[in-house]
Amino acid sequence: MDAAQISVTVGGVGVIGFILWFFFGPRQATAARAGAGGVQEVEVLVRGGYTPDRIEVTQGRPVRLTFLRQESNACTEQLVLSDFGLSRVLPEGERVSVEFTPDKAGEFTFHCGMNMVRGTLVVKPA
Ligand SMILES: [Cu+2]
Repeated sequence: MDAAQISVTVGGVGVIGFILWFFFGPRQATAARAGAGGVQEVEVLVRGGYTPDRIEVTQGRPVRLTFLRQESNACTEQLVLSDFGLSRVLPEGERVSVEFTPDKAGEFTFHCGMNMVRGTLVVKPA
């Protein structure tokens, strides 16, 4: 192989590595920040998905998730967190808060009304 072929090969391996990391690498969770009264607060942007889409909270302490939907696509109009019996309508451009206290640890999915757009709530044991 000459230098050009080597650089193309090395570059290709790098791109493949990046793609594998991007899709299959460890997902970074966003930890809730401590708000007033010990409430664990997280703001979630709803636009083409949930940002962040992996939220970490602690079991047994109140959580407030505030969703701001910045898209008109009807898909994400409904928010469902069925493991905690929660469901909300998210009007475009309005902040909608969901408050609950996670009484169980584990990973729970929140999603749109059609279960197409998803996020994960990670509840860590206290
Ligand atoms: Cu949907």
